[in-house]
Amino acid sequence: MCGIVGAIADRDVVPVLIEGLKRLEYRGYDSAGIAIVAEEAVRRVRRTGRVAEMEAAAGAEDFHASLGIGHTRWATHGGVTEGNAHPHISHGELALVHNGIIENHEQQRERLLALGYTFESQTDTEVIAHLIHHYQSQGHDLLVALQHAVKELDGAYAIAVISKRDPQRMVCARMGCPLLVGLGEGENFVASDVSAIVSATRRVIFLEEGDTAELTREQVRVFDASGAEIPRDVHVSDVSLASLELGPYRHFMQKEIHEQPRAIADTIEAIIDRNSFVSAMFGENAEDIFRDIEAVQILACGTSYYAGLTARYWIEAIAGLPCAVDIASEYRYRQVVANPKQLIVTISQSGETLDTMEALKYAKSLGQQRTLSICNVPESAIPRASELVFYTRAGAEIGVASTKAFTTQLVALFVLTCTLAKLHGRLDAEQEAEMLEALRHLPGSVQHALNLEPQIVAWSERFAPKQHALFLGRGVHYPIALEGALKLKEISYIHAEAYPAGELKHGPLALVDAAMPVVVIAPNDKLLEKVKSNIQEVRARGGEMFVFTDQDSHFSESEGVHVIRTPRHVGVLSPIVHAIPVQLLAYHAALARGTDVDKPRNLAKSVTVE
Ligand code: HGA
Repeated sequence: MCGIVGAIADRDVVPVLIEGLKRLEYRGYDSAGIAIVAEEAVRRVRRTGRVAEMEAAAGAEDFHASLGIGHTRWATHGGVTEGNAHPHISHGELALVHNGIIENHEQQRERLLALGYTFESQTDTEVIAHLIHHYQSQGHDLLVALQHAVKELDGAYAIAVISKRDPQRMVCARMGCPLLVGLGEGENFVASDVSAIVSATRRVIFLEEGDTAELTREQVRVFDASGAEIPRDVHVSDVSLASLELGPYRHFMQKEIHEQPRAIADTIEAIIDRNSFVSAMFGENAEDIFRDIEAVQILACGTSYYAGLTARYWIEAIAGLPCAVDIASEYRYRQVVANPKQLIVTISQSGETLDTMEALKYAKSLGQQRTLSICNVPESAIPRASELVFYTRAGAEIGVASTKAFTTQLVALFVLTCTLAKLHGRLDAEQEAEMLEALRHLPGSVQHALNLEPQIVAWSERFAPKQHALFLGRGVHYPIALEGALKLKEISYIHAEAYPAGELKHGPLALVDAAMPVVVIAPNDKLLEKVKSNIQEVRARGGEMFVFTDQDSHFSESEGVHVIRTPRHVGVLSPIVHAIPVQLLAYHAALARGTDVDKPRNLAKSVTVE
């Protein structure tokens, strides 16, 4: 969603801001802007649409400065207009960018109107700019004015502020939305995501909840929620520039689909090296916690939720523990019966998904203190709020539609399953060796699935003109059908629904006719014969079938039944391998329809608002 970048330096920071905003584009946005302090004036340029348009406008207006802030906006309050785009300016003196939502903006607006402030936008954000200006006008310096202002805000924010009254510094604050400070040589930066500043510096301080910070060229000072100066750890980010660039690919989604063998190999590296499922990989106290728990509760949204649904089949079958999976935005408002013996597992690629974070806080407030986060972004908010963590090593995922994050989450959940099974006496040495062997072969099997791409391209041409599609699966492959339907919806805008194949005749069969393609995930598992019967039900109604299966299933093509086979059945890890063809199908169908694959309409990468 929204992105922030800011810089104070001895050089022109405008190119730094523009490059940073371009690197934040993947998060999804509808407008962009920058503000600078130059020659004792605040200047700003904003545009709806792409950063490139705003860049052209900044170029035309000859923007150069050594202090500035930039923003990509994903509107929550107020329409997508230039007037609502950030930065917002108060009294021509102070410019501010904001990620998040100010819940008490209406009360603050009333109060500021009474103080004589006028509003130019419909955003919740503008109140923050005026509030800081109000405290500055009472004689406080910029930092103190910010610290006073944030005390009066309810809601979530990451904020960066510059002021012509104080041209030698930039201040920022964080509550509920990520913000970090980048440390350079004689220059410093602020960003909502390390990718925005990675070509300038890799040394970063992750601000904590309630922190404010002051940046000059030479120094960064961080203050906690009480206003006391506090040392925060400096981290060296290992985000690689290559992972942020397209290279030979046409889209990030395509690149990320093809990176999956590597991403999976990196995620399992430590396990393969140790040749054992070791609980220490989840954190120091993991063994005690894992031994003690009696059940698992998974909380996630979107694709991560489908990873959780897949894991339920594994956790119950292999580890023998009851497992519930909830959509985070539902769980957080449900009257949950707490079970302190439950392990709460949150799954979030970014580690900042607001609903998942709130569901975690809710679970903890109910006394459920055993928490594990599965996440792809180190030091992000959800892992930091969790007792245990397993980091997937997918590398930066830029495409809005998740691919490599999904398959590496599945790998992480499989490792969790085997670790729990071992500690609960359900996995003997021989079985452990089998599971490790299956994991070892997984990157190769995923590569084989990727090699099916030419056949899938041929299918996608038949798909592209369709308005609707059905996806079917059974057992552990049902969540892969759900994920396939979601991928297709997200990037091709073809309406797609997924059902457990056994549910077909309880309703959705009514939809089937020659215009409704039906995709079936049907590997050679114990439900194969059942799925074959379900396929006959569809064929009998004239539906065209597209079946993903494996060599061992002996499925044959026939009139209206198209079959693509992965090279062999990979047993328990089969859902991970079958995620690949449904990703490729969605990608190529979208390509054929000419949609914006990496930035699908209305969607954002990290969903940091409710
Ligand atoms: N509420 C602000 C910022 C929105 C945001 O953070 N989106 O991710 C606005 O609507 O401008």
